[in-house]
Amino acid sequence: MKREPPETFPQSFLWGAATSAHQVEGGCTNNNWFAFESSNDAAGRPRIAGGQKAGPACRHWERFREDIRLLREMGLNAYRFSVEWSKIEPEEDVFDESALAHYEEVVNALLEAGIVPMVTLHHFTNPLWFERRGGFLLKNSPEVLARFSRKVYERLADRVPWWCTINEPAVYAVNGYVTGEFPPAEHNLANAGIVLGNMMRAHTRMYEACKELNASPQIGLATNIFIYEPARRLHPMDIIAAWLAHKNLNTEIFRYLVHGELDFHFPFMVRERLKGMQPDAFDFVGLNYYTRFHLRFTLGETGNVRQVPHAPADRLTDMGWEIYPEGFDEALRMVAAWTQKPILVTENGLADDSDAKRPGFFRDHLRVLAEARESGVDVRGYFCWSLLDNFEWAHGYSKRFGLYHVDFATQQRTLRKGSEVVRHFIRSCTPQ
Ligand code: IFM
Repeated sequence: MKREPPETFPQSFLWGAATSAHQVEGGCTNNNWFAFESSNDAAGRPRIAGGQKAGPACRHWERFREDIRLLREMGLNAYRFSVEWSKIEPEEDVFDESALAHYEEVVNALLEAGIVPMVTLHHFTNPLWFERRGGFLLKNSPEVLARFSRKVYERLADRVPWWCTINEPAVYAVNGYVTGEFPPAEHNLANAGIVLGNMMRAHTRMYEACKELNASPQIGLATNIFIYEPARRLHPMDIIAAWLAHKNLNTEIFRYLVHGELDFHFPFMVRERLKGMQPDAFDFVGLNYYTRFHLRFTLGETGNVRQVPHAPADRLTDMGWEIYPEGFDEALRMVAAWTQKPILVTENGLADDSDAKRPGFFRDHLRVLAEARESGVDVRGYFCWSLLDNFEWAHGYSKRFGLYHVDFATQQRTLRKGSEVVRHFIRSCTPQ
């Protein structure tokens, strides 16, 4: 007999929403994205859609107390947010006490509201001093990240039980060094391999450095799983492209975490290997799941591989991403096949300004979540991306992922009708 939701989710299950500093805080004027937002590409076009800049964003730096009330209003009991490295360490090895005190205030306010904090240490942005020196191309970048992590962790670990070292290393490496959508906007697959390798090494150093200080909190990496398929089902080059993307951007992250080895390999182009790293340096897997991509190989085109839309318009979000809950199931099982350690879904959501697709999206993904747990997958939490509409990187403010609509002129937050599905689901499956 099918069990009812109340038995499926224990009281301790983390129901949360996620944000990242640069996307919501405002006033991030000392990092690589700030510089990127003011620059143009080789053809003279602004880097961000419509020439937008993150600027004041959602003013979450000042308005975090109000936003914590929104978490409660949504019936959530957890909040994943990131600390802005460039505010905490504005110059190399110089730490800003007031920035650390700010995040301490945020954590205290969350705890007072009965919300469990999860902190991400690195979410796409680098201080300018680090970026100018080469960022994650630097061999000693893991040590630099470990030093920064120690400072934050020292301050907050007694109150923050969940930590993500780095958010989506494969997305950072591909967007920054292959597609050029993120700073430093390179098109250099070899550098993408180096960056990915150094980010994974940084994860390990951050994990070790933090655990030495306090072993109690749970520390993991937030990794993104995209499902990759060939655009033309039987086309050998599309099949190879999809397989290579899956292997290098999904599988290798887990091989590194579990076995301490990485092999970023695109035959005849690039091979970057790591061996003998510390296996098992993680306490949980943070899974970000959004969509599947269909890849098409076209000889002579820049990059040769293109992602092509493969679903009818009513199955596409405003990002052009297919709504594909089956892939969420696949992703959860992929992680469970790699490790018995707990999984936290650290991001899942959609950009949907019309709000028409939001209810169906969440209903279907939450059903997959419940079924995966029922079948034994050890998922301990689920965080919606995002609490608020925010600065969606190269897309600027045009893509609205928020459970809450934000009017950026007035900073008014309004709960979207479509988000009620999440609130209702949580209420109906939480033991009273
Ligand atoms: O907005 C991003 C977030 O910063 C990282 N994960 C994917 C989200 C949607 O693109």
